[in-house]
Amino acid sequence: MIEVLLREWDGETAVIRYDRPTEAWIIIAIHSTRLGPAAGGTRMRHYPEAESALQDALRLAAGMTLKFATSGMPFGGGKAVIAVPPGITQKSRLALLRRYGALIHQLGGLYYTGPDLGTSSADMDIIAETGAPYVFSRTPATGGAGSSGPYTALGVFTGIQIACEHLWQDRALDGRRVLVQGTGSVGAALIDHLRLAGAEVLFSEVEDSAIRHFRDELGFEFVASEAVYTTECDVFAPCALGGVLNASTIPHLKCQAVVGGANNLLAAQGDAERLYANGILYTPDYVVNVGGALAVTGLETQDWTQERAAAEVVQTVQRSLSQVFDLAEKESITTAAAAYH
Ligand code: PPY
Repeated sequence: MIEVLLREWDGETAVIRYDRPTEAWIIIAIHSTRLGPAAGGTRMRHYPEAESALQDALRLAAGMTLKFATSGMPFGGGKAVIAVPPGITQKSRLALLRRYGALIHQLGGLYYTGPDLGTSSADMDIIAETGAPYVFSRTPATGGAGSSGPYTALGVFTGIQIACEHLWQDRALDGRRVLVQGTGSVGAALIDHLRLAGAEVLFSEVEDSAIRHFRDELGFEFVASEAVYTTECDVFAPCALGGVLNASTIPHLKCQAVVGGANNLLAAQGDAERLYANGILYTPDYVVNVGGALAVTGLETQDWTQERAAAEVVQTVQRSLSQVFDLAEKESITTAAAAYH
């Protein structure tokens, strides 16, 4: 129920439009503008019903507030979801993105967008035709910062190093078994960092062509979907779906730490305690996956060079994750509670 979702949400504003030509729902969730205009990516996919799209947008926007607070950048949290019918044609998709850009423009800077699952930098170029200047992560050809995935992956990689240092007093990843779930723009770049660092990389993926690429061409060990939550590893790095840490998966996990790139990894608040009780070190998602948002806003609003952006991502994740571990230990609270504080 829309009323219940909005009443129980602690955010500011939700903008909802039904796009009649495509029968898509456009939802822009503005969770907080306390630290600056709301910013966050646009997720585009099919949902079984509009209500689950709204729920996704509200939760993701709240995560962005925490992410930007962690980043130190003067932005608040927002997120957009475009719930499209299955099999939308490329032509109507582009027209939809242009109407969506016009809506962002009408909001006049209340919300800045960028890419998320289902949208790319090329899509940001299209949205910016009508939505500029409120669009991050356009392609470099049009003056944007390009994909945020590699910077997110760099931050997650740094998070894995810090987690290993915390657990084993050694941040070297030589021989550590790391299971990466999802080989999209974040997962693929993370796998590359891990390989270069000498880690033993396992991966899970649902798309056949990606499975063939990472298993048959690159030689990584493939873990089937049904075995992801029971496979023994040092670090589990979920870089695909949200909500994968829940009451049914956590009891089966055979990892020492979870360090992931996906947003909203915990299905419910109690899952942080569940991980803690199972002796699994959890690095809060928005602390370690801040890299994309931090780098892209730095590159596009602060004139950072790519080198500066990369250095800021590494330092920010190192500093905030160390603070989180210290506070959690000092106060005997979960890392999730420590990060929130
Ligand atoms: C995220 O980190 O989940 C994002 O939405 C990334 C982002 C945020 C703001 C601008 C561009 C990308």
